[in-house]
Amino acid sequence: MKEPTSFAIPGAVAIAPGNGGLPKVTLTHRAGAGAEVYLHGAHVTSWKSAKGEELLFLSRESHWTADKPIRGGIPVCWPQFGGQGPLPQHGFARTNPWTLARAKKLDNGDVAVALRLNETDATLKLWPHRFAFELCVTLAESSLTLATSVRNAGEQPFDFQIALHTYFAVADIHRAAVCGLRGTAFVDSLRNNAREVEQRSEIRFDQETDRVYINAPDDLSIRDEATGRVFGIRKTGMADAVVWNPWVAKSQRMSDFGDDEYLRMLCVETGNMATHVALAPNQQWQGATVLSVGRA
Ligand code: TA6
Repeated sequence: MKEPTSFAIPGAVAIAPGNGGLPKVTLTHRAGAGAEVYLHGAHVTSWKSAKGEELLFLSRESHWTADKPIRGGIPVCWPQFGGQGPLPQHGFARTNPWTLARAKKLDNGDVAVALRLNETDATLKLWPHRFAFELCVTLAESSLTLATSVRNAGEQPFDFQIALHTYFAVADIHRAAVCGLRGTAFVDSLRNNAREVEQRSEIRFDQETDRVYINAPDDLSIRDEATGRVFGIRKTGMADAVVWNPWVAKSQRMSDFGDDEYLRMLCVETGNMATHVALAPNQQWQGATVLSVGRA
């Protein structure tokens, strides 16, 4: 296996120990944008605009150990979403070490790295399937693309759920809104999975919110009115979306999350969380999400 540092590209890709000594890949775009990805969980922990504004939330209380997920950024939830099965919460992809497979500076200045996860003795004990999971992160001047592909490398079919569990940074949750979900059926995780249809064109927040939107539109947005920033979220090949804010009580129950941090974060997640993706042997699935940032 190639040493991670052998993928370095001067001025574009650097690899060095990050928090907790965990290996971190830093991407730098010539226009000034930046991103950071830990090999632990293939976890994006930072995405900065060309002006240097941090666009993702990262908890000041996050763990930085190989056996726990990082709190914030973009956790990769796979092959299970939440507690919808026998695996650890949100599966095992986010608590395993991934390997760096490729790093590239494209002709247009964009910077891309690909990380890979395959089965290990530990994952086989949890989930008896061989697989090849690749996450490609591409940093452009005003967008960040996460492209995922999963191949069934075994002889038996399997199915999985997947979520890119993105924690967006907002200046004030009371002045943030999620747009694009009106008319979409959702399951409310806080009301015994009651199923309803979203009536609001703008979803605002004054309490814990935890909803899985089924077959959601591919184009969603977040308005961060306190800063005038607008996040675009465009998914392809991914059916569902989740909107989550823990609010007060749940924030206090989370040991790796500050009691007041719910005020400055908002999760809009993309993937297949209400449905499962079934793969026959050697079949491959692909899905991607493009995050973009602009001004209202
Ligand atoms: O995506 C929403 C959710 O499933 C919530 O129910 C909450 O549990 C959140 O994920 C965070 O989960 P975690 O295991 O990272 O604490």
